[in-house]
Amino acid sequence: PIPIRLADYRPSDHLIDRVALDISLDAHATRVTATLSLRPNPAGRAGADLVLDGEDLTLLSFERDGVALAPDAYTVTDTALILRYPPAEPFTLTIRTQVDPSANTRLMGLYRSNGVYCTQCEADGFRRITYFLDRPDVMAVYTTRIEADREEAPVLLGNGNPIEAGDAGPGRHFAVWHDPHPKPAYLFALVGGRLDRLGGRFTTRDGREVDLGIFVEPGKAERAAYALDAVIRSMAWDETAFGRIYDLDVFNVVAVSDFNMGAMENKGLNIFNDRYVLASPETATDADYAAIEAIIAHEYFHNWSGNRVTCRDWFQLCLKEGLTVFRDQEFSSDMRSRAVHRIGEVRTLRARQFPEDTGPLAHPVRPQQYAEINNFYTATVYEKGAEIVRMLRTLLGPDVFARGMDRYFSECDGTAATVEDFLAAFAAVSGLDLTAFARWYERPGTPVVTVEGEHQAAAGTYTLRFRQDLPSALAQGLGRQPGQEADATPPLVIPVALGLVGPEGVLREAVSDRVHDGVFVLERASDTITFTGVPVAPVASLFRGFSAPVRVAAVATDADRLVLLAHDTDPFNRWQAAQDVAMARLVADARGVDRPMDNAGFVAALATFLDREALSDPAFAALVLTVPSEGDIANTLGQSIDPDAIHRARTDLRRSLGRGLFERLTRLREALADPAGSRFSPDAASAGRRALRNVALDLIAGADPQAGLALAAAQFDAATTMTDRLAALSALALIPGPTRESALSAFAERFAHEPLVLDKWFAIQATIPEADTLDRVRRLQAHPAFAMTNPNRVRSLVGSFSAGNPTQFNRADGAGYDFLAETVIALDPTNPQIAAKLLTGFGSWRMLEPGRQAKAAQSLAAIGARPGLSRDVSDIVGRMQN
Ligand code: B3K
Ligand code: ZN
Repeated sequence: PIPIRLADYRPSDHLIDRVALDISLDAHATRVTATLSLRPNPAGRAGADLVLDGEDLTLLSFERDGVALAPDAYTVTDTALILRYPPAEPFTLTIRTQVDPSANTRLMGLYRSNGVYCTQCEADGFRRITYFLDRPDVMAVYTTRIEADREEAPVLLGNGNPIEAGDAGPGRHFAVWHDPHPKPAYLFALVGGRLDRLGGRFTTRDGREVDLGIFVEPGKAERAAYALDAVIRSMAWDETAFGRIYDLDVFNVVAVSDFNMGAMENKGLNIFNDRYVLASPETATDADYAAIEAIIAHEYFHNWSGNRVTCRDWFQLCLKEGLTVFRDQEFSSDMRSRAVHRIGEVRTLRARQFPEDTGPLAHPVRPQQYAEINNFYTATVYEKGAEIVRMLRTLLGPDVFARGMDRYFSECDGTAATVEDFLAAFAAVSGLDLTAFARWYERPGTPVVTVEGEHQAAAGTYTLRFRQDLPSALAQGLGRQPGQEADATPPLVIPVALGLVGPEGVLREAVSDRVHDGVFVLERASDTITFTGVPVAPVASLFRGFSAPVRVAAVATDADRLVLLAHDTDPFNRWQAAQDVAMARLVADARGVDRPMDNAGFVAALATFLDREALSDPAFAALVLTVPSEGDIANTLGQSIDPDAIHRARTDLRRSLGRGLFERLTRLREALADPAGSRFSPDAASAGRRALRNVALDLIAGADPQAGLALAAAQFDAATTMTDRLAALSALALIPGPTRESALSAFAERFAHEPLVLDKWFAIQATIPEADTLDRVRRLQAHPAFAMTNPNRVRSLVGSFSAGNPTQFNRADGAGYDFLAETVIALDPTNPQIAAKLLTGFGSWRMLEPGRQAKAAQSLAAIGARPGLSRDVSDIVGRMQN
């Protein structure tokens, strides 16, 4: 495929100011009449042909200013409707097209999910509804009339406010929606179906009464209560935290069961994957509740960061996504424990973004080119994009940052903006030159910051020497995009939040004139700073709160790390210290050192920590006790990965920690038990207690599988929440035998009519680290509840296997790779977006040891050789093989 380049951006030659849509829903023959008010763009090329995008459309008629066009006045291709010699004055086009929503398996454009008509237009799905200038810098005011069978679709929803509704002939009815805010086509949406509504109200700070509705499958309205509550809290929070007020009389959220991603921020009509709306204590885990809260907030916050201010082009995707992730992270931090949430954010970043940034799919937060934009909704654009905004706040301080945000929103309101516009707002309020900082958007790869400390006892000073580098793989050109010479680029601006800690606690007397408000800014390739007031040899607490998305290379002993775990004031670095101690052991073990490291000191430190703090902050304690994942270990090793060795190392450490802490963990589980008759609450404190209880179960089972089996089986039977039941099942899943199998059957039977719960059942089985799991996964593909047409099912079975089962996906015989390749090839013709996403399961293949690398290369080559691959899959497979 020919890439599209940022450098080639040109404004559209034509603009569309108003759109009137008349959509008559029918399962197979939906008719769309689009009336477009067009005019030449003064910033475009005069007299240029009008090229409207269109895909999978049947053109029924085409008129200009009410007159049917002669067939030689226009051309229809597979991807466009081209009008030659368009007028130099404003004009109107009326385009009638027909689409088949039932045949739409790609789930882009208008489709049917469980009998509900719905749409997905980002990034380029609107062209599958009508011919249009389907690009985000063409913004129009939309009026949409939706007509449908009254029985089939009693609920008809559109963007904006409802203005009219009524009968439309025998058995038919209609509704008209008007959205006064100009928007790009990717924010268009409609829904028609038989849905139940959970309603609510919100009064904005400026006195607007907003009608809130969560629409779900009939009979499930009570499961939408948490989502509705999250909407209300999001609306209130955005007013106080960012001064952003809602701007319509209606805000609707619709849950559908077939959806390619998590949710979509269509103006006034968010459409969600139902897994991020529906929750009840019996069916949803604490993690599900937290995800619902975060994603509801995320989509709502897009109303300003995305909709009111949108992106000029898709290269600017991080402008809305990175910023909105930052905003939803701040919201969740305010709703929950900030420290615990920050640790979760960083775990996600390291699990998803770091490997991406190190592998063949590495790309800048603002890519310079793409072949298929839907492949760029990545952890780099979203999560690293959010880290850049966070660094900006760290550099400017919260007050200047807030003024910059206000300026950005007011200057860019109603426009399609760029990263430059965003940075200009902060430069204006701070007076700073942000040119060097902007390199974060352009540079792929995770920087490595090397730090060496030295104490000068006689002088009472301490020096820290910093150096920043790009990892060698990038310097060699991996992941480099044209125009980016990785090794020749100037340094990044890296905020290093830091402090010094002594054996008794933080050294408050230690000062350096290079450190302001606890932050040193590393702007050069290397730099040295000196603290005075340091009588004793300190331990440096670096990158507190994970102040920059870098890897830190610093020499530290166990003793240093345990000082931080015990005494640092920064909870993130306390957690990091425990992870580092664990990681040192895991890495040594996985590399096959002769003598295993002694764990006694680590166990003793964890015991002291638990005795002091487990009951006062169980959520934090659960994280401290969580052994780094196999993926973390692989990322730390970086090359020649043997997933079996990693799995053994992790199993060994779990066993050792479990044995060392056995009695304590048993007592903790009892101390944290819910008082009899207590009511479920999804709040962070209750969830934290459940989390610690279940981490304790995991370690107990790691130490003594028989004891673990008994505890887990009892918890499985007695559980009143999905969190506890699933944790028990996860523990059982690691212990082969009849107890596991009968628990799995009991679970399937109990939740036979709960697709979202069966997803968990598929996922647990797909991640069992045993040799016959691949056979099990293949058998499950034939299970009646499994469907290749449903993205959630595919993700839970196939995605969990490839992304969550390192030993079995990476089987030495290559059978895991063959399976993924087969699935990608089978799915590609019907849903290329999901096929391409699954294919990214190969993303880290170059890190593997040579034998597995060769097998993965074969599977990738087999995919690449298939004729007729979608653009989505061929783009990923091509980059993967580079
Ligand atoms: N903006 C959507 C993602 C659209 C993905 C298109 N392939 C959801 C979100 O980030 O809020
Ligand atoms: Zn988003």
